[in-house]
Amino acid sequence: MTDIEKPFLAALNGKAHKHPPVWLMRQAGRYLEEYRAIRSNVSGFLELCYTPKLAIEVTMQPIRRFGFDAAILFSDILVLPDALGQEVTFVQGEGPKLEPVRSLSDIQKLSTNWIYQRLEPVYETVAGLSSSLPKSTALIGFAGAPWTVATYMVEGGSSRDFATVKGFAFEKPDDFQVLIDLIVEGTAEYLNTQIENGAEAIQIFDSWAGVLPEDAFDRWVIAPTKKLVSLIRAKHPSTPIIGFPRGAGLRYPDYVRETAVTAVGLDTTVPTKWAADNLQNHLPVQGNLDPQILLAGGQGLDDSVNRILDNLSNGPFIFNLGHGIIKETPVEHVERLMDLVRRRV
Ligand code: 1CP
Repeated sequence: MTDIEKPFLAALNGKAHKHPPVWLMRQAGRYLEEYRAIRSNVSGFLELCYTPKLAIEVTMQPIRRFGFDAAILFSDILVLPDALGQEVTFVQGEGPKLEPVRSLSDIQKLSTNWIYQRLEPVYETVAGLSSSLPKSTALIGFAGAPWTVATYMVEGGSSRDFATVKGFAFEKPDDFQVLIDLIVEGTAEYLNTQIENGAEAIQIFDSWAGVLPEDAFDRWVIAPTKKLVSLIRAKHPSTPIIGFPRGAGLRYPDYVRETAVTAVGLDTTVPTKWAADNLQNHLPVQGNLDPQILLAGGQGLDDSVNRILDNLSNGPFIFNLGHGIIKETPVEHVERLMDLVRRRV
């Protein structure tokens, strides 16, 4: 099967299909017992990301179980701050903890010099996957978008209101720009090396794009993503890039036009008919079942999946969730979803 015949890559290339390709954000993870078994045998989450044999195995688990059209490299968006020299740990049950970066002098302690060496195990994982996936399954590499990665670096972890990172960006935009530029540079190197090791498409996760007002969205979401896309295209012009500006709302059209991403991920709130008329007429779209609907199952799941398929299957489309799968999701609901998307029921 040539690359373009892989259904996922064909959709990114603009081809519509009445049975669209499908994968799920966070498809490897805690909702799978086989993932939990491996996770309980490693001391920390980063150890799992940095051990190619294990990272390959957990990437393959959902492919074997459900036959998704794409596998996404098992890693995390926070390996980049780790590779830039920031201390990153994952506390079980509490999420990520980072030694916060809050001033120009904190930023100046970081560097892109260590990226290759630190992220070498991730590249090895990509190369291993590239040679072991089923022939019709595409391999997706990924990174966080500069703004989203910066929120974790400045806040020191997850946040409810993003007060610290917004304070930094609004009070000292020139210093914050130095941090964003460093992340753009490091992420471009990281993604280009993933592509050189076999990633066939790239997704840029901007999970917190939706928290910024207009001017800040232009400066901290659109501009750095545009720069990142251009740095990838300069080296790998034919690798498709999916942008996922979660929560971008009315700014979705500006985001796709300005950043020139190949395809765009729709979050759960984007109305699919609107997306067909305003986005899919320009580029392939991906999404956007609410993970909470997948968790609930039943008739509501059937109805929602069918509505998304009806509204988006006439153009280039990749079925997905509108955000990551929830860890309590029963695997039977994922099986039902696959039957619906593949029209086996
Ligand atoms: O102990 C564990 O098992 C930790 C749970 C876990 C997992 C399975 C984390 C911690 N990260 C991951 C893997 C992961 N993260 C993948 C793997 C590939 C796949 O999709 O199967 C991907 C693509 C991510 C991306 C990621 N990490 C994002 C962007 C997507 C999103 O969900 O918005 C973000 C924001 C993170 C940060 C992160 N990683 C983990 C946690 C608990 C968090 C914080 C989330 C938050 O702030 O709400």
